[in-house]
Amino acid sequence: MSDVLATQTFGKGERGDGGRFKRQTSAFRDWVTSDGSSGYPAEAGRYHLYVSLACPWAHRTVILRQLKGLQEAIGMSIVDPVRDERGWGFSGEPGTTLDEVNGWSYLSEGYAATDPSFDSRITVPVLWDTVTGRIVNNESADIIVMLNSAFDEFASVPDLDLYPDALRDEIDAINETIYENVNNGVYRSGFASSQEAYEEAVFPLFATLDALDERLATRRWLVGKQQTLADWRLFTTLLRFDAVYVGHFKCNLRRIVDYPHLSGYLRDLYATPGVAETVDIDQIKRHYYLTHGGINPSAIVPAGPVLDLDAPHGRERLGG
Ligand SMILES: N[C@@H](CCC(=O)N[C@@H](CS)C(=O)NCC(=O)O)C(=O)O
Repeated sequence: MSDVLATQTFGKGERGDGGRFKRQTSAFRDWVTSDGSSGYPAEAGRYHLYVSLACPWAHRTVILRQLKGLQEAIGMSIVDPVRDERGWGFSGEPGTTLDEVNGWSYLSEGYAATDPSFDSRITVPVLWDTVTGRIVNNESADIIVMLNSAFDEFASVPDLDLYPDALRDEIDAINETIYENVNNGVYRSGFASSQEAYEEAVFPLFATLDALDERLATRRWLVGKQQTLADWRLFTTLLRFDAVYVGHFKCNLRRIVDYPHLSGYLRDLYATPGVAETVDIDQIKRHYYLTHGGINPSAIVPAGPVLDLDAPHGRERLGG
């Protein structure tokens, strides 16, 4: 296990001042469009997703592919949940896949093919273009917007719109707070290397969860009367919270099960057809507890908690 324990947690420039974690910005930000005006036209069978089922950012893209019915049009390779010092790799262990598109052993091969001078952290998700042989985009927030509408011609659920024009401003605004305090807030807590940096992250995290619980007392979804990208962006963090972030990242003022509304909301999203198939709690736990040697040097994966994501949520009464 020593190679696992040595795995880095930070990339170049991610150690901010005062023990703060500063997430690197994503390097590849091109766009696939339905009309091809961006140089990357939507086509069936052309683009491929590289994901980890453990990663909350990649999980967003897996969910969008599933909900839009894009499994036929966009292939997907699943990396091993535990990284070694060479980064994300493919061994085909149960619940993962080999990379049948490019035959890579490591995802770093795709980064090197796209930009030989790339020397930051190799991250998932990656949207790969088989025609130009390069990464189109490695930012989950962009990829889910593309999957929501650019591939509708090839989607089996083309009418599902999780980012409707009329709600965009409100979705963008709530995403900003949730990204900063919740999605990235758990990482800023967990990767903090000073008491001050940890407290700067953990208190706003719980203040935001408290506010979201209140918001969700009277409304079924975060924005409007329908599910939106904002819900799915929050979902992947809530799903990992009690199993991983409470212990591993020290986000332990409260658990999600302690929140009356957030807990039901999590189960409501989980019950959406197709979503449970994208969830692998075992890979999630193994990824975090075995990859971040700096914060879990014993590499022991805890047995609990016992989660009951299938319990009734009773939120239909809120409408929407
Ligand atoms: N901004 C990126 C972040 C992706 C990201 O940080 N992914 C993590 C996994 S959860 C990763 O690949 N980490 C690789 C590493 O730390 O070496 C996105 O949202 O797409």
